[in-house]
Amino acid sequence: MNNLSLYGWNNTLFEQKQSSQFNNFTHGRVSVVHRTCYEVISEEGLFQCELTGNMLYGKSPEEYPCTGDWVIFQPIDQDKGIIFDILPRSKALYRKKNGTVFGRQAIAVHVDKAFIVQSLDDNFNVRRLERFMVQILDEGIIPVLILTKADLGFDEAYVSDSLKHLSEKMDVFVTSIHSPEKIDALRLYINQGETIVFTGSSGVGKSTLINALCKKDILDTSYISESTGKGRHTSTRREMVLLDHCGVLIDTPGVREFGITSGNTDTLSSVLNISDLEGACHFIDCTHTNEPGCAVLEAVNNGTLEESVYKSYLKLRNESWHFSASEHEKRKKERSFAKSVRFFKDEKDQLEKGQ
Ligand SMILES: Nc1nc2c(ncn2[C@@H]2O[C@H](COP(=O)(O)OP(=O)(O)OP(=O)(O)O)[C@@H](O)[C@H]2O)c(=O)[nH]1
Ligand SMILES: [Mg+2]
Ligand SMILES: [Zn+2]
Repeated sequence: MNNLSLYGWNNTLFEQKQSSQFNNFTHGRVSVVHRTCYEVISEEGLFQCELTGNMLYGKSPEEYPCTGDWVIFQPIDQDKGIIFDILPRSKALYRKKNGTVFGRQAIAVHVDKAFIVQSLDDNFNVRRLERFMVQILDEGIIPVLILTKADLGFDEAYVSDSLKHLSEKMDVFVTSIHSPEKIDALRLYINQGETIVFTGSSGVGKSTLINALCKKDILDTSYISESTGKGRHTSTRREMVLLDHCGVLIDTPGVREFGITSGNTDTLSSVLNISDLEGACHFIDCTHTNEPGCAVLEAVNNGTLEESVYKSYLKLRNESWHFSASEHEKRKKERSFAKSVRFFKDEKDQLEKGQ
């Protein structure tokens, strides 16, 4: 019998289940998503579940369960079941949907910490890190930077200098699978019942690190010669594993970045240390690009704000504005479509009354 509190089950989720019309069924957490089948961990063990017709056709694919979701299902066999409901999502990690400007798709949900994994050979990139941080903090998830492959050698001064504007906002771990004490320190950092998603480019060592933390070869990892160091997308699915007496780890396939999926730029300003400066600008709606009395531009000029950080801010802000403009456009289209449907319905009702 599984103890679901180790998987993050808590009172809030229990109360949410109580308010579902299907509250007398079993609940569990989605550990892996296959095409139409969901692996669900419940108190009674692992179940292979499918969605009810209502869920399949009544929801859009973005609303289908994803790794980390808590679902309500009815067992139909010893290890098979049908999912009737999904408990409300919180702390979801999103990525932009392929081929759209505004669509977004959850990668993992009910996440407490996100381990942003970058390898110290050639993957370390502070601009990419800032981007991940904004997206993660926007959802109320705690970002943690994990720098892997320290054994291959790296320029410590360069790394710590590049991180100086971010290090107060995030814990940083430098690891190597060849240094068990570093893996042990990271394991101690993970609390019981906590959910951690591992994210970063392919080949940086996410699955290797999860295996090392679990002290078992649970996940496939790639064979890469140390001379080339290039990854080839070894992991192809998001998969949840339980760390003994500890938290829940979610491995994800390599991704370079997610694309900004929030129209709110407050988190961005705070991550890049712009928030305090913004308050001191002469104009309340200052765009910090060419206005007189702009405290942000002044900080760039006198060197208190690094130009590279300022440029990164402008770039990410543009993306954020673009995302919210596209979302706005989409909503407008949906509203006008709903309005015309109502109009035709009213017309039809009038005609029928008149007959
Ligand atoms: N030298 C060294 N190699 C490592 C370390 N961690 C991982 N590797 C190697 O890096 C390669 C890629 O590791 P994976 O764990 O498969 O990488 P991944 O991030 O899961 O990649 P995807 O699944 O494609 O996203 C493997 O050959 C690992 O052995 C480390 O700390 N030091
Ligand atoms: Mg992997
Ligand atoms: Zn300004």
